[in-house]
Amino acid sequence: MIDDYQPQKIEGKWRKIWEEKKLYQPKDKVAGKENFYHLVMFPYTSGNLHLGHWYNYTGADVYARFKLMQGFNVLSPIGFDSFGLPAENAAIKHKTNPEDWTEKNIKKMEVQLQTIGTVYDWSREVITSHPDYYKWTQWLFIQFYKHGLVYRAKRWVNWCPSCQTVLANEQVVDGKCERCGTPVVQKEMEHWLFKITDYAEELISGLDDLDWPERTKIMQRNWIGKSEGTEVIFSLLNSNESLKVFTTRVDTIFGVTYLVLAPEHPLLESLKSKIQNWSEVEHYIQQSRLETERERLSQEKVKSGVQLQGVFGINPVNQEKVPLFVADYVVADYGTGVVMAVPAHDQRDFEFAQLFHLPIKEVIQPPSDWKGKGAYEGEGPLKNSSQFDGLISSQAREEIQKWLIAEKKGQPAVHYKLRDWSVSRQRYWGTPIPMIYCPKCGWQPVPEKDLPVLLSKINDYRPVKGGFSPLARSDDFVKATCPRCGGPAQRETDTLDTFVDSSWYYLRYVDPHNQQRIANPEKIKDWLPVDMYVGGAEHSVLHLLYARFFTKAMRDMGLINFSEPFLRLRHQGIILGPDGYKMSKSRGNVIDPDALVEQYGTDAVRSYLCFMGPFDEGGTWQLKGLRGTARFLRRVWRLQEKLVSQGKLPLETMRMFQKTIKKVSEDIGNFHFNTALSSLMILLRALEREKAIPQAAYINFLKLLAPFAPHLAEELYQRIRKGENFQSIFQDSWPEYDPKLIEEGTFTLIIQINGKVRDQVEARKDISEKAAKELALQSPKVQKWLQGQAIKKTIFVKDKLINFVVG
Ligand code: ANZ
Ligand code: ZN
Repeated sequence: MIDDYQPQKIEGKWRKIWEEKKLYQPKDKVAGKENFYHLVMFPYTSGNLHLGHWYNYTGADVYARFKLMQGFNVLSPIGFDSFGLPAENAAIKHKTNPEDWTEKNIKKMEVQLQTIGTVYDWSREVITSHPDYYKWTQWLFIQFYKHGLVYRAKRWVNWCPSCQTVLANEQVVDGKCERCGTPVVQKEMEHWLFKITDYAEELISGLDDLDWPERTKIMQRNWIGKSEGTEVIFSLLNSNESLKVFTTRVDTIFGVTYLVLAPEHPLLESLKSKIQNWSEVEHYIQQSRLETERERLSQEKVKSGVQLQGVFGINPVNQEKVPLFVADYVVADYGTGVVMAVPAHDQRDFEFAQLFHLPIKEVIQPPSDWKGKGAYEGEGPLKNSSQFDGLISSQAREEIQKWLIAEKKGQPAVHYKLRDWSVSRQRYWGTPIPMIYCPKCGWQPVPEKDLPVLLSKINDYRPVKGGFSPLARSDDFVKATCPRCGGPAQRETDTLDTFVDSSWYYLRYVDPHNQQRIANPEKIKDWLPVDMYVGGAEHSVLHLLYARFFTKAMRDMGLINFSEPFLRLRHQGIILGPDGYKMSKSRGNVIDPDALVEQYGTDAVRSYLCFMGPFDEGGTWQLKGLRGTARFLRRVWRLQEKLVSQGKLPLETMRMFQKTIKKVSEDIGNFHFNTALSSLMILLRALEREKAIPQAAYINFLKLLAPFAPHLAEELYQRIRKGENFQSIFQDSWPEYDPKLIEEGTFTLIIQINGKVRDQVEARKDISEKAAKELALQSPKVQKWLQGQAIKKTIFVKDKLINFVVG
């Protein structure tokens, strides 16, 4: 009699043993093994691991264990992204401090993460809010600064005039301050910026070689937003000034009926004396500052603007005189901040032209079946465009551009939507920016020997009036000496955007305890770049972009010798509540993994999560489903009753087994965990029909199941191996299949003697009776049963059986 399957009895036990044996702590080099760096996006220290985390980390772990059993030397580290606004908010609310809040959450989440039964190497845990980590974040900032990749400039921020503080986008709710409800305005403040735009082109081209989901690549490309077009110079009537516009549709230039400047455009100030309605214009410029960027760019927003009375531009292709406007639908920091408006072929221009009763001049012939209202934005043959009439748009762009170049009125241009990355945050709970301001010498980086610049302990975490970080309250923190002249100076009190912390953490894992350098170059070579990266799709566009930028910059600074951090990337889907909706407290459909684990065990929860759907699609949580997988595991357990130490499975079952090995291996490799598990379920049913299960076959079954249900597989594996020197199932090898047995061109020929099955052999399909007979007679078993008796008659069923009648 075998005992009952009680996951609670075995799961903790095996996790302890794995930990003691340091099973998941890879050495940097292992003879005969290839290194595999398998990374999951580290969690934010929210204080609770929800089912979505479980889903992500379980899928990733299945893959890691599979790689391990395939013989790779697998590094799978974990840590915490532990700086950020929620800690600060919680501290203000509960009158604690962000550090205590964060540390408490980390302790809780560590336990939760361990419950998943993952292969994480905890000896490499990295926590971004610990000084031994953020020292290197600061060090990197200084390297970037020294290499000209950091600069200081004014940037617009969300500002609450009543709280006198800067607001993060998520603190602006419906245009109002989340705390006091005052309408949020825009304010210009000095910031530190990373020059990510230097890498815009490479950030696009580098995507081509990556094994990433296509939609993620598209999102990255769109975010960077490369546009190829023409810059055209419009001179101003009666003035030496001129305006440069950027257009991707120079083929429409004969249809320009006005020009629009962004409210922030510097030329407005210099044209002040010529603009007859300056006070009206000035008022408009000030008004547009009160709006958040999001409001300004919103599609639904009604167009507004003011004409610059008395100023006109001249269209270089036909010398037409066109009016100038200032309008906030043109953004200052894209292209040249000026648009040549073609209302007949651009919808935004069209709406604006209608509002101001401006002429609409058609220069592209729409197709005869075009029934649209408003602007025809498509391409087509040109008209009303003098010598370019009849050319189609793409040719016209080339010809007109050539003409403009010859006239010195234009040039080809490429612009990117990507902006430099502002990293200054007026917050306490972040990495202090390691810069010092000296009234004599200006900004100076903190000398490397003085790193880390520690976050001072303070008591009041509310923002400081005037838009400063709470750190500005601490005199001890602020007071510094100038590293250059030794005079009195002031420390920067802003902290870094937490995206900076997570832009390089994958590097630190390879050498997390190094006090001398960011990481030993030898270890970097051993492990990086990351072979497989697993994490959510929703929030990762920026993270992935910033991490790629950091990698390229670090390469150019000679710190590393590769260009892309994550060679392969997989996203997990979303797990919906039992009612089919996104889980949320307000809906009351949140599933608590801790309670489920207590009742059903980790292995059942893991297996069910993997069974729910393709990894990147997720699915709807159903308790029924979890019970089903729990039952499946219990049946695997009960199969022990049928174990025999010797023997072979019947050929038909064996064939199915081989096919399952192939399928499970391929499916896990492709993150199709659900179909891998369902083929294991089918195989189990076949095994249950057998009277005896040879140990070797059972072990192979356990190996295939091990990535999903590691504790159960280890327990049963060790029961069979009992006594022998300890070797984990995860140190054993992944099963290989016999290609001959799964060839589609073969079948299992059943050999009977006098109607009784005596053997089965693999035979090629369509085999003739004569060839089948020869094959059958080669079988030792058949020879034994025949014992030289003459065959009286042969019955042959094509592709199925052969029966010898003797006696
Ligand atoms: C004339 C024109 C005619 C345009 C037409 C479009 C259609 P993408 O592809 O996004 O780069 N534009 C240029 N700078 C702008 C700014 N600072 N703010 C708002 N809009 C700006 O778009 C390029 C087009 O966006 C440019 O081509 C310009 O309008 C506008 F039938 O020029 B186009
Ligand atoms: Zn100085």
